Amino acid sequence: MLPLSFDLFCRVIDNYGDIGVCWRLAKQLVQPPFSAQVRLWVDDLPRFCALAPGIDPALAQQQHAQVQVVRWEASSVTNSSYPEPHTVVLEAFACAPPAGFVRCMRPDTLWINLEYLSAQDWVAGCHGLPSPQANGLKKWFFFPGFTSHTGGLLREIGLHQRRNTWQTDPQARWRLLHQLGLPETALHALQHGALQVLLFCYPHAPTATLLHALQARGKPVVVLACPGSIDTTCQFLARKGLVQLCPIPFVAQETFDLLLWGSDLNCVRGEDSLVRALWAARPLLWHIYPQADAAHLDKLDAWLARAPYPAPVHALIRAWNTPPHTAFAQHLQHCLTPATFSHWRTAAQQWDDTLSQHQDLASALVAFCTEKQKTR
Ligand code: TRH
Repeated sequence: MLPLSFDLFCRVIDNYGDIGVCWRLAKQLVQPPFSAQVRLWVDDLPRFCALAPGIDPALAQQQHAQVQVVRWEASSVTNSSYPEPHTVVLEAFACAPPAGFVRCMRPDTLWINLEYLSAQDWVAGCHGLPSPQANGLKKWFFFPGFTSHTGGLLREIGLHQRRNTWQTDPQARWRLLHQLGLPETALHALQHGALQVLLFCYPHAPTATLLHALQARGKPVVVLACPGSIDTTCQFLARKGLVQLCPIPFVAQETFDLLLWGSDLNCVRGEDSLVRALWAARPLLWHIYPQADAAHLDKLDAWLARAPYPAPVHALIRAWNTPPHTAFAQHLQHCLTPATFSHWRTAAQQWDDTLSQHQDLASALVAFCTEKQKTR
């Protein structure tokens, strides 16, 4: 049996989720216990570079964090010059590897489509199913998910231990906040117990309502706003009062994870930051990626059905995602009362604990590929 090695194809549709997931997976596969060779094909290196600043967007090929990174351009490689495919070809989110590359695949090449994350029940039924292709190969569906009947969630080996160490080191958080260049007033407020809120959401989120509701809470709050999450109205709203709004730059992915570990409330979006906020084991507000015909609301409900959060938090997250967001402010007031917030925090810790009992995605993927290799 050939050792597992991977060609991982990533097409950046929009935003950062596609490359965010692929980069985490690639980095994990090259590390022990897998120690696999990984060639990551990415069609948008400038976007990649935002979350992995060591990437040089000008290079057609480069080695970074032990991963071979190839700029995927329709014109960059002619059919005849495609490298020999690795034993596993992973296409992220049905991004379709180039036809010339597919022609180079051997009958024993394992071809896998890594799907988007969803908590919906049908996922378990589709995970691991084959789809026969025109060239005689089978493409296998690999679905991430929240149960042991799916491919699981990305979680690096030792992640929880690193997080616990970081969260219990009193200096770690302050070093990070200093590095971010937060104003002295914000640092001072945080040192005196202000609530730290990380805000990473789509522009249509009711952020002005969020700021009003935080203001009405009557206690200091520092909001770390990721690029694109706030508009000028918000900046105006937060100019006076107990809420300090601090726009922060786009940071490297490892730093982003630390921000989640260090915040009291994480407002996250898409899929990758949702998973990372779950691993922060802190209260989170999920702004789901919007889809046509409001299909995302079914996804949201399926996820909420698994979430052990108190009932007011379910109502809050639904209101955050459902225009006209009328009840959002009221739900937030309720969820931030000491009793409910403490219940929310305990539930977040419990869910982190339960989810981390499942096999992680990279391990599940390697086990799946090993099994398929044996049975062919
Ligand atoms: O950027 P996103 O909105 O990505 C989305 C979703 O994944 C969506 O499902 C998908 O269909 C669409 O893209 C195409 O949100 P997400 O998934 O959380 O990805 C953000 C990534 O960016 C994540 O890996 C964290 C990273 N990040 C940083 O590294 N630094 C930062 O400063 C910030 C704000 C994010």
